[in-house]
Amino acid sequence: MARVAAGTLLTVAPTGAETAKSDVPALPVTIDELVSTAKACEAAGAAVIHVHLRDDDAQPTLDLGRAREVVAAIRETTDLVLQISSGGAVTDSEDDRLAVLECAPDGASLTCGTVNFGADVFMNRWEFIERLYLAMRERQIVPEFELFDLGHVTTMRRLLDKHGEPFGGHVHCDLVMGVPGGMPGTTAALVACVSALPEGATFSATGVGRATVPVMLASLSAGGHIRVGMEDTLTFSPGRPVRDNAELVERAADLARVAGRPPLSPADARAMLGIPTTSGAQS
Ligand code: KMH
Ligand code: ZN
Repeated sequence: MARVAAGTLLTVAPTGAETAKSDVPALPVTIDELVSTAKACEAAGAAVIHVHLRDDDAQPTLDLGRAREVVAAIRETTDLVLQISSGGAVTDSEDDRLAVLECAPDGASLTCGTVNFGADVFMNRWEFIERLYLAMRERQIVPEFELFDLGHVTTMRRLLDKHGEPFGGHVHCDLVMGVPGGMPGTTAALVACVSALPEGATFSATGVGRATVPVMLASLSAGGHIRVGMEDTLTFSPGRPVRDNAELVERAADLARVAGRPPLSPADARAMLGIPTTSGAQS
């Protein structure tokens, strides 16, 4: 069974790769917008930021120069654990998804299998998953295993069995629930995944769209952690668009306090995830 922590790790995923800035002006895409979002979300209780990059035209990018700028700017202004997305957009090449790891983040997402992604396919071949995993360990980056389906838990376990423990020595996963093509955002699906995790692992859960609140509640009740953000949902409640990422973090922090497991600080998050305090650009 997964390990239960005293506090709740709150991750914010503020941007993603799928939403157009022109459709959602509140989406943070510039470096300034990402920095002010990071500061507001840290103040609201987030400990980790999951970063997707946008270029000057607000299009998704994995440009390494942009990645380094964003990492430096967020590090300068917050203590957040900085997790770069190695998933990028469904159109990104494997080479670009590997190269972005050179930006010296604390952590990086690592999706453990291919999944239908609406009308698209988010491709994650076994050999590529292995390459990403080994590249992260070589660069002292702590992976967060992104699991969109029960079979992805099997693939993560296969990866750990074959290649050993990740950098930092701790396994932390994020159950991404409610993607059209992945597992549903239900308590039953969450429990099925959690039951299959390796001994000592911790998990967060992310509910996409209308699954956001039910998944938060299910995760808290199962001893898990929470990811929220405009990458995953653009509606705060039925018919009410999200104002900004901070209000999603505030609601998650409130629920975590109600559950008796208040938000972890970034320092506590580093200790839990096995991230050295001097990792990445801070060293
Ligand atoms: N944008 C999705 C295709 C990740 O960040 O690692 C992939 C994704 C997962 O968001
Ligand atoms: Zn992402």
